Amino acid sequence: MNLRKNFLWGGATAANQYEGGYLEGGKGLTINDVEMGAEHGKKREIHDSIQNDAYYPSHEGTDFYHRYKEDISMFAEMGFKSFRLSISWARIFPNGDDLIPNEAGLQFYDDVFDELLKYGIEPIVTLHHFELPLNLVTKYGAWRNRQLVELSVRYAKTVMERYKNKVKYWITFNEINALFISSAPWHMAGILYKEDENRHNTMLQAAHHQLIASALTVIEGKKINPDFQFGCMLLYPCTYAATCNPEDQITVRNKLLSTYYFGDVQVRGKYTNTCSSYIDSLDGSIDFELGDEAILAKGTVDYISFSYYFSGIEGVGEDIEMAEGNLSSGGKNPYLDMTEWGWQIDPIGLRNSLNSLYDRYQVPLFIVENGIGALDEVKNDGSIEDDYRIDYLRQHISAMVDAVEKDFVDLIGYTVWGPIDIVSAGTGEMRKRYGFIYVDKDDQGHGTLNRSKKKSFDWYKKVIETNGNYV
Ligand code: BGP
Repeated sequence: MNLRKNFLWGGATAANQYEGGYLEGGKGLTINDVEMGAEHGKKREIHDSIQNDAYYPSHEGTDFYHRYKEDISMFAEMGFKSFRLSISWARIFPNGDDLIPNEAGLQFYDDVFDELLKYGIEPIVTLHHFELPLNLVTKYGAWRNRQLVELSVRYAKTVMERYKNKVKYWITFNEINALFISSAPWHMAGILYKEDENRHNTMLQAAHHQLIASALTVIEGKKINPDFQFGCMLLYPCTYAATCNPEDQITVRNKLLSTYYFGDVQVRGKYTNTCSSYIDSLDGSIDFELGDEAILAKGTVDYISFSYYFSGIEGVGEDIEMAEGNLSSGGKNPYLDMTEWGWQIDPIGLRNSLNSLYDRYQVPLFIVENGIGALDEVKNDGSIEDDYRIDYLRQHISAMVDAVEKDFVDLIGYTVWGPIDIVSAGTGEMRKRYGFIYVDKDDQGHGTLNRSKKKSFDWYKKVIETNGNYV
């Protein structure tokens, strides 16, 4: 089997890392706008308001807000068939709980979608990408509060109605399972923990609210346009047993529980034994409302989208050294090399992940994030020879093609993370770059924001032209 004829090659971004224009067009403050820690090595911190004039990554991003036409024309030049972006909730409802949407915000995304469609590029829209209007954090306690279900569905209905003839592919929550994996859960649920609370239960309840919101979004969306295609989005933590000790295989299973938890509810429409096992391991509980089970059963997704960057190992031995990673990481694997940020490079892990997800769920898959964060050197003549990026992507794309051609996995598309340089989600850095397009901006926020092509630009163009044969 070959890749689909209309395979959705492209790139993926998120509003808070890319758009900038954080106070323009009537947008309200988001949780990301009050996060600090842009300088290399510093942990990101969150506050409930802007503290001082320190540099905030989301304020300017890499200025998609003003330069979307130029950027989209470069994506079109590479031959993109799709482009994944997120809508910033606070552009549409500045406080999250407003009764009337902000027309300027709606118009901005209308303009972006029109520009994409002009070039035949399919928009893939994430409704929630680690971002919340700040008011929902300070006034409601974010996703711990059931009221966010209703508010988020109002937001989703508003944009789905508005863009029903422009957008077909929707993703409800980016890396929804990161809520259980990350040591910084505020990214996903906007929660500032209180000292005396049962954090596990808060987290499980917040996840339940997101799962109900996702299901209701699917139900409402299908009423608006039955052709809409909805995806869940999982961070896939590809994991190997450290040794052939059977106990190690159990640690692998345990590691994946928190991922399959979400996949099971969103694809199978119910909390399964996997979920019960995870809840039990935390000695936790969830409050259900009457009707929740029916909502989850009805609002299942059409496809699974996922991110894949690296793999890790797990085992019971005490000598496992940890590798780095975004929100999830695992033990070091002696067979693998690492990126400059210590993420293990494992192309075959992508083939393994595709097989694991397809075997378990049997619904179409969509790789919506993959790529390498690297330090790029601009030569005197302005050129950037990013052969390491080409190597990484070549190997991953080739493993992906194997999964389709040899293993018969049904795959919708592949969008490289950060096709243009954007701010890193994990560290707030600019110098950690994923793009085919370089943006002149440094970690202190200086630079012209001018765009230029890296060597990988023409390479990816050829990959798309040949539907993956040029790898
Ligand atoms: C994922 C997020 C993205 C993205 C990516 C790379 O977890 O969905 O938003 O940024 O990781 O991570 P980083 O930017 O930290 O290199």
